[in-house]
Amino acid sequence: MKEEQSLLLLQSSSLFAPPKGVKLSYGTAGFRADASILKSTVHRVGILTALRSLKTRSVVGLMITASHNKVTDNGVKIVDPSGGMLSQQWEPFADQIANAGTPEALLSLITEFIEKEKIPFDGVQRAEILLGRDTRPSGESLLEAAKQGISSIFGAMALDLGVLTTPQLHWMVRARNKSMAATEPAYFEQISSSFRCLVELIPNETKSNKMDNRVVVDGADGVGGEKLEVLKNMLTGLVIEVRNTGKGGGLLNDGVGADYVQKEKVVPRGFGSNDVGIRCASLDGDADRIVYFTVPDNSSSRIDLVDGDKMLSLFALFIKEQLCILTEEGNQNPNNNYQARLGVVQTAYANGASTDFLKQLGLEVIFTPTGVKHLHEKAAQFDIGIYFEANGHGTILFSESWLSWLEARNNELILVSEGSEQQKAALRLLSVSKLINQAVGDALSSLLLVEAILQHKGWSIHKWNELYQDLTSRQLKVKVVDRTAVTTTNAETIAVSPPGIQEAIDAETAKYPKGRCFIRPSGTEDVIRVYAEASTQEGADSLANTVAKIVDRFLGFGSSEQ
Ligand code: G16
Repeated sequence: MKEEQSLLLLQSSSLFAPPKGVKLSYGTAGFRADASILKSTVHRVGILTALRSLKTRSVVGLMITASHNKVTDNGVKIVDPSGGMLSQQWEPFADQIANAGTPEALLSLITEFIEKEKIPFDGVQRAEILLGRDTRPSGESLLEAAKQGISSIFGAMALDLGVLTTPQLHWMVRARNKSMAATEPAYFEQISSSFRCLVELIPNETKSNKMDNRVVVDGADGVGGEKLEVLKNMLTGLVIEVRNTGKGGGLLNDGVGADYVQKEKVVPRGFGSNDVGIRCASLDGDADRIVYFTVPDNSSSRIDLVDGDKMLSLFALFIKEQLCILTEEGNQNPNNNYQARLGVVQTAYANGASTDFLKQLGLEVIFTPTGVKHLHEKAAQFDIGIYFEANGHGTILFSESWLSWLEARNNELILVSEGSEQQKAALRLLSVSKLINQAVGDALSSLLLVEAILQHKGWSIHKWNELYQDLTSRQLKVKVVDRTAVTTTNAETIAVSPPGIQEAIDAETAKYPKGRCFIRPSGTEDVIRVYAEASTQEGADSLANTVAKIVDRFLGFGSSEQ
């Protein structure tokens, strides 16, 4: 590294001293912590992002968000050139530089890493980074720290795209590296036009079923509500009412949002007895997750949750149906019958009933640890890979090779039988691949796909919810002295440490019919999460409570909270 470059790094870093006595780690979704201690971390991630861009010779992204966390938290994560999460190989280095003490220690780590990774650092190659942030008040000053980190690498260019949903930034990084328009209007145009295409292809039989085309969406008082207000005006055949848009003074994620709705299973702020029976959905703080719900009656705040597993099941069902039409009998030419490998990916949080349903559909189901970076990797191994976490984070990936076959097949069908059922199925699948975000889970595109499929099938949310009956479950979180004391294996279903804890959990679980329970350290909050399933709600509650007490006994302060 040239001397002037070293000096620039030292100078810039000396303005951002790391917080004392805090150890940060690049968790499930980047670094997250109270916003007041994050400036040096974000500055350093700025440097790292520039190095990633140099290494990959591509455009990368940097997003400032803490998604579902409380408004006073914030976070930062890197978007790889593919539009996916930062390569996991680089995560240990992210940890090291975030925790380096002095500017000199930081410089020596960076120098070593540049050599080890053979990063082209000749001053000729230029780093290029797209920047986005959510609506948190701390976002602007943190973004400034990121820009200063980036500009401490000579020649690096940062393009500030302002307030975006996390999936919008991922989509734009991917688009940029494919030489496509990487702007917000291009994003809205792609998803709204593919939605319109799916609506135009709705069978006449269902079109005549006067289905309710209105959905009410909780925007979590975050960026998603704001963006949905723009998107909804570009749609036909769907009426979207957005509540908790962030404009009415409501606090981000406070009694609102997908995480709250899914974990607490109660109505979010702004919803209530006037909404009984209506189709409702809830986005999280940066709009990468979505869950649906209905208010069943006006006697309590309870909701009927339609979670990520149900979305996965709906999408799998629709895609399977379209694939069957596309390759139906009578179509003898093997070249016309490329059997797409369709697979689904879930985590331990998936409701047991959803996994049974998917297996009954004849689908291959794979399990990974929590965090879309794990699910995405597995889903990419299929021609069509659908992944969803129960919390509503997921998408559908289409392989390039299968999509090229599908494009070609659609063109052939247009020539020989335009408007046939087969050609419509091909066009529907092509539209799904354009509507659903190919880079990462995206609440806005998932919302539109759910709405298009419900209209296609003429289904109400109740009918959709009846695909299978969820096993009752309960989630709790427990504050502990050190959450890293819990390590897990087998897609997080077994706790390896502390010794003896899994045996205690197993002994408790065995007491409940259809009992299932696991614990894991959160990657985004300083807690241990407990998930329990049982044949009754009382059973699930009691199992979760007892296991929370076990966690507390092994690791805690002596109090568990819900
Ligand atoms: C992030 C990840 C999700 C993951 C969640 C788990 O969500 O993007 O894939 O399910 O963390 O959080 P934890 O490890 O705390 O249980 P988000 O929406 O906060 O970015």
